[in-house]
Amino acid sequence: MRRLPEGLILVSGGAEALRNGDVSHPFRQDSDFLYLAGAEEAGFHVLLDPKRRQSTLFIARIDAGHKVWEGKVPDIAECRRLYGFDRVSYADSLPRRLKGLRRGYRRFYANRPASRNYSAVLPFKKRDCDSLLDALQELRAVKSAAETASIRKAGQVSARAHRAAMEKARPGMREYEVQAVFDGECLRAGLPHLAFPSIVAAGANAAVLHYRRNDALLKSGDMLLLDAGAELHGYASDITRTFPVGRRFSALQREVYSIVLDTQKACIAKLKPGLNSADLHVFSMRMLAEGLKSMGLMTGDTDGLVESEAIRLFYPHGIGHLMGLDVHDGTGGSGRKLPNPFKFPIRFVAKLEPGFVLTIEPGLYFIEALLNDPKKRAKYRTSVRFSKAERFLGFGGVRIEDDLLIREGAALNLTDSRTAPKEISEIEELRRRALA
Ligand SMILES: [Mn+2]
Repeated sequence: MRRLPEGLILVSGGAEALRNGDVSHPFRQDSDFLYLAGAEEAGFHVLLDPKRRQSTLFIARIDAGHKVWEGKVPDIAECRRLYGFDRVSYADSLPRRLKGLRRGYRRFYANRPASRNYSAVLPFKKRDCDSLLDALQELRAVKSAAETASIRKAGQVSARAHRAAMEKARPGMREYEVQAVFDGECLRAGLPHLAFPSIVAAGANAAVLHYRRNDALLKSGDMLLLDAGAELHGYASDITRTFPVGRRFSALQREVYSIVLDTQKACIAKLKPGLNSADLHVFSMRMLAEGLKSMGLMTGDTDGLVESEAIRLFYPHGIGHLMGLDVHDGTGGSGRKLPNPFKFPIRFVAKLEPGFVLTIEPGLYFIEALLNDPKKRAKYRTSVRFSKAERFLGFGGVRIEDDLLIREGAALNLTDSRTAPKEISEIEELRRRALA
């Protein structure tokens, strides 16, 4: 209300979406609505009236027939107690309420579903979705202590689920069996929603960045990449671990893994308020390029390998992303927008602030679509030893990802590495005991 004092503000929550026939998709609340209201039910709205400094939550009116099928849903008295709004009313009274308030205002701020559903009731000349969404992005970037606590709890459950997956994975299993372990652990902890579909990628599949088939065989000698995270009250966690399907990493796997792990730890050590995420990304590109040079897979001056983007053949994504109610949160609204200081494209350019939560997730992959692309082979023939890199097709890739809270001084790692180990010796010890 302070940020947008000139207008009436209406934010609609999500509505149930049909899957087929009369069966709905599992409902997950809209993130902006969840940020403002905390209510996870469908068919709710929030109305903010800055002139009268009044907030109202509108809840779905449920008829008796509905209760037969759905059971108890929170009523007005209960919602008043749960969500802390000045007023709670039924959603069917919203059009009348809007008409009554319209005279005091020249502007109407609405999120897209609210604008779609209530514009006819509100014949405002100035209807504004973008300013509202921008204000919400601005607010959501810096996390409160309560928000950080939710992210942390989601992270603790995810770390335990990663450990369980690391203990239960066996050669001869299918990827979905490991997914069942991870997803099941989260559900067993009372967290029914995951922040995103779990990526369980064995062997060569780890080179598919958003792999989701999850049906291949786990083979001894391969590694398994697990990128997965639970969600608590909408707050995400996002953790990746890569570990051997057998007891030990091979010598080559160990070499690639160490480069990624050293890069990840060095990036985490650099985190502090004021750091530009673009600089951190370039730092990670440099470290990974030097690692590949030491393996004889790349040649030439490190700056050149970064500026020409040759390193993107092996590291085709960013160092991380902000995280909150969305696993890939926005970057804090237009007020925080910074120009990219580099000549090549970087998606995540932001000055880190205390209260930001972000992932740090460098990776190295051997992706056939990139390494066998004739144009790329011509362009990078002096920087990449393609004949050697080809021998790694089928190797897959390594990614290591933790969630970090920026604060004054060193960042706080929200991923418990004792629960979900990432050091080679700790992973091998865990695998040795698991397979004994
Ligand atoms: Mn991530």
